[in-house]
Amino acid sequence: MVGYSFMGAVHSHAWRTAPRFFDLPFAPELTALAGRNAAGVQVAADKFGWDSVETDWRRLIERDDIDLIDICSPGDTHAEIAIAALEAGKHVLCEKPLANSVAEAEKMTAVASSAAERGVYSMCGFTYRRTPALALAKRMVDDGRLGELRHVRAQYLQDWLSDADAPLTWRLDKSKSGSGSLGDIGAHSIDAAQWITGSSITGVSALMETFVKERPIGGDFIGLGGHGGTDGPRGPVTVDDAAIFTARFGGKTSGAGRTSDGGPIGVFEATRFALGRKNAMRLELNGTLGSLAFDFEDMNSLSFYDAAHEDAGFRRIIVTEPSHPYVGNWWPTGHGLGYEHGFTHQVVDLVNAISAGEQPAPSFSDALQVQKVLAAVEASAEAESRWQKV
Ligand code: SOE
Repeated sequence: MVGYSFMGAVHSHAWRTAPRFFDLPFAPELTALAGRNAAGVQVAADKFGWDSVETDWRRLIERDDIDLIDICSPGDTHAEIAIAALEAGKHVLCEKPLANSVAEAEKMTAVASSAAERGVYSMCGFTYRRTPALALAKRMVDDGRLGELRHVRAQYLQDWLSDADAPLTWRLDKSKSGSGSLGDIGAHSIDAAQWITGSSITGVSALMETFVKERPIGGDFIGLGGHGGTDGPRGPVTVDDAAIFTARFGGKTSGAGRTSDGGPIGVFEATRFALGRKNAMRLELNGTLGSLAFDFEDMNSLSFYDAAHEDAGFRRIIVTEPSHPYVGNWWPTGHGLGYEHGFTHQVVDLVNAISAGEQPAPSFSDALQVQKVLAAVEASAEAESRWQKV
């Protein structure tokens, strides 16, 4: 694995936990953790249970006791590491967004496609697909329970940047992260919406805003944010604080419950300034037969409105039944799951796909489509919200 902070920690937990709760064809071994800071990477390796450390990710590529590389470092590193790993015959799990530009994502996708022909696979970490309630939503849409889809309403709301003195971190530096709220959290909404509807976004009109243009360099880091000094030096925020856009989806692609001619229309919002909303990754779908609504802050439930039973109103499905996706391997009914479980399910699906010799999903090609939407949103916002084809 490359990287050991937030994503490195949750991925480590997943690699360790997956074989204990699911029957896997291979037993993952946490062979080596890479990070540039020798002391920091050693502390992380001891804490998360990695057997060895490297201070240069290239060593992971050279080592023949490593079969898969999990990339949990910032976006500016993804393309180089993923391409080198795939060319060296190592499978890759890469955090999202896939890259910092469409050009990089295209190169990664081309290398990934030829590697897959040699049985070397790659996957992008759009983990929310593995949240049981969203996986159930996908199943219900595929089963035609919503009929033809009309509306997609997607929000990803956090508030950890609301404090204007929260310190500058790599997530606020475009050269490292590619974009701000748009790529860090909006990308999840885009992937989830395209996956559940089975339909790609074909065009967008967008607005982006950076509310706080400069932030303290250094300070007390807490979680993703924290508090910097008020009088010390400040540096520029080079990414968006918020992004909103409207979107059109393409028509029928596959599966039941699809739209026939024109696809649904969508409204998206991604922000880290929605005070009080901590990790509200929300998705609402309206179709001709019913509606579904999900909010990650209530992640063990899914609201379903079945128009055939109008006076029943929205029904809250508690997604803790053994018949619900992934749930049967965990706790008795009613004893819900948390944020980390999606990452564990991601490992399970990845290892099973590799063992079966099948392309895992989401592929780099799926992630490239998300990258194209991100680029179109930025282009539209720069052009005073002019409609931008994807
Ligand atoms: C990782 O998948 C990620 O997008 C983080 O980068 C965000 O900061 C987090 O809030 C949601 O998950």
